[in-house]
Amino acid sequence: MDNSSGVGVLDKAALVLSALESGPATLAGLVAGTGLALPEVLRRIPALDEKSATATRVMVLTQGFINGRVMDMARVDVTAELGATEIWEIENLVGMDHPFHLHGFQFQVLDRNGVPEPYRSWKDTVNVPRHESARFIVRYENYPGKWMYHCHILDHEDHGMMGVLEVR
Ligand SMILES: [Cu+2]
Repeated sequence: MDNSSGVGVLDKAALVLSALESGPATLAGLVAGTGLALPEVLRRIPALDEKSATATRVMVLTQGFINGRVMDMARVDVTAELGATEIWEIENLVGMDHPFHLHGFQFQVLDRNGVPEPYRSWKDTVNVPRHESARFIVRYENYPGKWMYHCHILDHEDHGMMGVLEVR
């Protein structure tokens, strides 16, 4: 890292943190004044093709439940084929946000409440705000086996707001 400005790494980190404390920020806004340079080009992310999706998985979130059930290690909730591309539709019916997390695979958010995502990115978690919905597309490119998906709020997952995806 270029330290020629005389501003140390810790000072730069402190500047970024203080910018974050003042509310939502952009990456450009966060690095402004730190002497850090943004890359010219960000990582390229090829779009997963909605037309190639072979299934839509609907996940209805209620308080403590996914599709009305709690986690059972002995049950497989979703079975999918290795290499398949699928769409997951997450509907949150209750008055609390549920950050939905999928293990093993990265996905691309397609839309939230039907509004297309403004930019493409790889994610493993999407927050689904209260009474809202989100859709994402995922390709099970590798790693056959059993994977969990769950709400990422610790006490929700601890109470069984979780399911099992088996890819084979
Ligand atoms: Cu939750």
